[in-house]
Amino acid sequence: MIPYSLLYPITNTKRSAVRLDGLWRFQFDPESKGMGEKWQEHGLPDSISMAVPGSFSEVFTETEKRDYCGDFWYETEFYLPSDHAGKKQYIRFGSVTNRCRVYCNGVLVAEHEGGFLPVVADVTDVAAADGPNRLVVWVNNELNETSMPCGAVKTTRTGRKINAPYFDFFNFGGIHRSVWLVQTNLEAIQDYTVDYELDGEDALVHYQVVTNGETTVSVALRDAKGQIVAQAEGKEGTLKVEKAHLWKVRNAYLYTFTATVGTVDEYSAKIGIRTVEIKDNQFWISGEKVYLKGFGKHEDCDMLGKGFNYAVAKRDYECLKWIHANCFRTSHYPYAEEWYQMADEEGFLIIDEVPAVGLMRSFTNYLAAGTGSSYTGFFRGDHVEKLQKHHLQAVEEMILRDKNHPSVFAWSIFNEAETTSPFAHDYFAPVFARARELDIQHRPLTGALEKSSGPDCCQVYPLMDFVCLNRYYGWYIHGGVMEDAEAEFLEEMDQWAIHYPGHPFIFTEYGTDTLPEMHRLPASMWSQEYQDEYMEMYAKVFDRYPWVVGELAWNFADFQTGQGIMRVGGNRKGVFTRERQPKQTAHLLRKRWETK
Ligand code: GCB
Repeated sequence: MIPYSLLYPITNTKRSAVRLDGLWRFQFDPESKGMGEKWQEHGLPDSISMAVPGSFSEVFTETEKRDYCGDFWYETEFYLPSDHAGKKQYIRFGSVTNRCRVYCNGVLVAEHEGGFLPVVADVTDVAAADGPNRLVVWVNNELNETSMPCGAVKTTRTGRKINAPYFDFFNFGGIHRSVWLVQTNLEAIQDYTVDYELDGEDALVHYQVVTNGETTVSVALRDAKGQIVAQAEGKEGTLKVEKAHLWKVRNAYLYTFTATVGTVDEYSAKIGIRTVEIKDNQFWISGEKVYLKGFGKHEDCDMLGKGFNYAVAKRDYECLKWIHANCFRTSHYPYAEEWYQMADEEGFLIIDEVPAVGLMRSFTNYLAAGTGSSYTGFFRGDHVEKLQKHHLQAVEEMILRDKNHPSVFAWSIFNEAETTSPFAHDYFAPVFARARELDIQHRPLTGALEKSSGPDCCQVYPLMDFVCLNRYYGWYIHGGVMEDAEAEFLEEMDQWAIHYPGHPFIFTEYGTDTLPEMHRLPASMWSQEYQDEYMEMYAKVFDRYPWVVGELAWNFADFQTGQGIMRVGGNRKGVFTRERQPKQTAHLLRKRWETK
């Protein structure tokens, strides 16, 4: 288990959280000399300024800087609050991509592998009362076959290192989410977990609160009007809520759960009482059958890269509501926590995905995945043990961070791994087992399968509670020849019906690259009309199979990728543009999803 708390920072009378976002100092370190020259102690010798949160690649105008691969550093200062004496202080990063070491006044206070989950540093013993305190962060964005996600580093003829991702999104690096200075008393709440049981019209909220002391814990649940509806004492227990308002899809109701530790700590968070079941090949949320409609998304936007921004997230939710979506997958990594808080409020469902993408040796992974043409022996070799260790760590951190969000109804353990490998089952079985063990809500587990992971050869789908398929018939396969695309698609579906009956299936990817300015009659690839024809064909196939219970189109919006002959300014499969304006097919999906 992770030795620290991943609780989202909040402020109340017992604890405080202050954002340290803004312009920080920044310096590339292509020769990795910073550590030897003790930049961590003395600060950055020749820095420029850089926005936090943000991705450095998206702001520079020079190729070398955009594509920079290697070590880079950030630096800022902070002061402790005036009432800091006898308290604990932490610095909490929402994420640092792809790995980091954090130094406070020259002392190493945290080290983290993986770029999409929080990094927490206890600075109590090293931060000075009279400040300023120097905070220096060493970051590295090199991909390898043990990192989550996977990739490689290449060297150009001039000796410049560049990342070669085994995945199809730009490997943005930097401090992508808010950085907080968190202060608590010595005795404090470390974690809480809730689980639900319905009892007629009433609900039982089972809870656990973890603290680092012995002071009695009391908990209270308030309804949306702020009225206390249930109370209990003890670190574990059950709250009975009479005539409970359930959290339902696109009809959310949130209660506030507050844990109090005597006079020393208090932590409040919104929770939603809901159940998740798979029954009769269907999803049931709070007892209601739900068909999933929506997208695979990315954290991606002009200028921001993967930097979190409330206005962008708000716009995305407005677009999701307009198109009558009810669900998205956090392809291909856990997103900033604010995404989940907003989904909780708006009643959206989330399939939360661990950053296990690129587990297949390919520089055009999307092509190999789309055509089913690959086998690279990925799950064999010396890297596998370390890769699995990082995978397990990411699963643990993701579940620890996101388990209490009502919006999270399923966990995705990977995207398009080489599951046809004879070694894939042994690799994945412990990862699925760990996820099952950690989630007391027993949410369903899945993984997204690429084309070659067919029903006759995929080694991993028997581990899944429902199956996610990424399919590109009509794009990578039989592009431009829709009747052949449809015929081959139907053949595959009939095989799934035979091989894995009794399990729900959803489509987590299907789409065509589409240029908003291109119209063609008759329809041809890349045009608005072709995207429409493709969507219509897929809808027809989905509607034939009652065990297909969801459609998450690829992608919500156009997004940045590496360069390539198949990427025109990035991946253009967005139903919305990168600026979040609808393409023609958005209107078609909107019409279908209004009544679906
Ligand atoms: C896939 C990948 C996704 C790509 C997509 C595409 O199979 O999962 O990351 O972006 O295909 O557009 O090719």
